[in-house]
Amino acid sequence: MSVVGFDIGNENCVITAVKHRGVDVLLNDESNRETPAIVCFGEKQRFMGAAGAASAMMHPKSTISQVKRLIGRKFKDPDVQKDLKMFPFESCESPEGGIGINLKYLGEMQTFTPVQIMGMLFAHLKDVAEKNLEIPVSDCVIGIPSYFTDLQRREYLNAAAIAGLKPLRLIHDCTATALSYGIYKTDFAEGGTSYVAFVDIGHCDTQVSIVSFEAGHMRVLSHAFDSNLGGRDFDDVLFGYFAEQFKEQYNIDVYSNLKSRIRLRAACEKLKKVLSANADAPLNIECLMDEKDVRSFLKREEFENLASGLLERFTIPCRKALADAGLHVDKIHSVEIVGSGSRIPAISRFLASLFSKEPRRTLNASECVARGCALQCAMLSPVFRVREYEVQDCIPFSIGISLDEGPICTASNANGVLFPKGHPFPSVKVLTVQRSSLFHLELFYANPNELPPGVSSKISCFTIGPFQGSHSEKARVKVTVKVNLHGVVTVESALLIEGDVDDPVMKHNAHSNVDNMESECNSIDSYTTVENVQDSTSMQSKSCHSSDDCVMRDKGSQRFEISISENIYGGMTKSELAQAQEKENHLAQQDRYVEKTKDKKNALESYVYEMRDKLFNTYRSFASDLEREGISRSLQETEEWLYDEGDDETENTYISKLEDLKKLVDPIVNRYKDGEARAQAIRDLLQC
Ligand code: ATP
Ligand code: K
Ligand code: MG
Repeated sequence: MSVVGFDIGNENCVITAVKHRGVDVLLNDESNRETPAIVCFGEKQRFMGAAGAASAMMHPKSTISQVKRLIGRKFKDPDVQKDLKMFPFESCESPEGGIGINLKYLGEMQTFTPVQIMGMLFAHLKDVAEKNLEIPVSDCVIGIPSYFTDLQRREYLNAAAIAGLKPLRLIHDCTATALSYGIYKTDFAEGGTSYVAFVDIGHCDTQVSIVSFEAGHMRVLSHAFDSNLGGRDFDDVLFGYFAEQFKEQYNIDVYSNLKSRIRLRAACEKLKKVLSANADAPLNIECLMDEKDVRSFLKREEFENLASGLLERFTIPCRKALADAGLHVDKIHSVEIVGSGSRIPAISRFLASLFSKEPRRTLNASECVARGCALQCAMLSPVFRVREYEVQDCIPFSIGISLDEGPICTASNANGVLFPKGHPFPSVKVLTVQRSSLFHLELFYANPNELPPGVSSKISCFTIGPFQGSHSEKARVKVTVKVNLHGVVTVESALLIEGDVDDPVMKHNAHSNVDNMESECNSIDSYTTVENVQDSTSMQSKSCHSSDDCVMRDKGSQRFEISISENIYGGMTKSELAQAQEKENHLAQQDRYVEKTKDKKNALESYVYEMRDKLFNTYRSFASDLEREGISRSLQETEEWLYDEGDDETENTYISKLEDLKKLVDPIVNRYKDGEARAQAIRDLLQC
């Protein structure tokens, strides 16, 4: 069984696997440790990862990168619009308000969703892993930004399902990083609790988490982020600067030409990287536009001035992470910076002044997320034994719940918050509701200020019922709401309780599933009862640490499972998912077919070259002049055909062409083999 981790970046993906008691980074087809997050649609087949990056310039309008940015987002979201303007492919609004990616493939315009494209990328990474490990890969752990909403998490799970992957967990990037840091670190053991700030600066975003470490245990205290601040924004500053300069100096407007734009952006990213190690760097692009070569130059200092506004912005998520963790900066034992976007020296300097301490780079900046994912996979996998190590993560956004009448509020839970931000998860809460017939529960983000800008606070709606209580009075319905290991929230079950009850709190704690829930999740903390929902809503909770505290005998009450139907706002239905899986199978089949055809064509081509050579050397004395001439002619004809009308033929055509040639050549090959065998026999005889 596979034990694999995936870090899916906006720019780079890293694949890891647990092997021989350690974590290995798996190499892609080009023997690189990082794989570009690119899906490119060529004429007849898709190119993904490294091959996608190589074909990107040939097919700019059908090359999709940074698709992670678009997962689970709305087309009209201003942030999304900004991204879409920058991307070379065309897009549209889907009927449900989501994003459609339009591109020409196999001779027709086709529309794909970000989930489908992400599914393709997952499938490619799975392929790479399978080639490496030589076993089927399915169980895995995948890193996600902590600021992913419920919908984005579900979309990731759908994309994984399209690719045939089974994520045991979607894990927050910084949590994975903290795990790969904490599990090997033993010097925490003596000193009690240590608080570490992890700052991950990627291509498009920045994430900051504060984590407390104790022997055998890590606990994430807070997640903060800027979903629009990463290496890309530094490229953008350079892009704007040079676009302006070239307008003046060369009278070219790169904004008006797609390929020039792409080339300048790539050159800016390269310049940025060179400036991380050098005090100045040139920027030269041949034939950028209107056949003009451009030449320029930038000092690191100038770059830092241009980017000073971006640097300032790192303050906000860092301060927020500290505040949410309830820690003063003095309490931070160390600051660990990761993500390749952090390689700009000015960023380290800025963070040093912000935290009043030099940031450290203990971990491999580009691999730590993926390594943490593989470790987590090993910990969750039944086939592996890993050192006992407890990972406790926390909920990034407060989740609220409401009934038909409105939020379920109590004195301690204004806004109807069921799972507050910072609450450990996985977590289960049980509500007891008095209803006489079908009702709805709505889950939502209770505090829109916590969310990335433009993101909807609606999550999902659950219809509970229909049901019929046997008594005329309202029946009690016990509803279990769960935030699972992926950070996805669902109404797990609804039970209709019939019979006498004296103490509703104790009674509902008698839930027969309590034992199961205990074993199912790491943190099961409180059971909540909502009574008299219609008149006054009250919410009581009782802490519960061991199942003994909770399980009570219940006398004379009966329970029935009530059906639940869920509506995930903006999510895929089961049949849409099945369709997407089928579509992916077709596309993958097409890719395989094209690859196989290429192989057959190559086989024919090399046969022509090989036989031409052998005919006049190895086989020379085994063929008559007439035979040689005839075969030679056929080989010549085949070669010409290959470069002409045979350039783009079916697999079977290449196969039958090869067979035709073999029919001519085989008799000569056989004569040669016979001759060889005879010669060998004579040699053997002579040796005796
Ligand atoms: P995300 O986390 O946003 O999904 P990602 O994980 O793909 O993206 P990383 O691979 O961590 O992102 O970082 C990519 C960014 O790092 C790019 O913007 C790239 O230009 C930048 N980068 C890489 N090397 C350097 C360098 N030497 N100096 C400055 N920036 C660099
Ligand atoms: K990455
Ligand atoms: Mg990243």
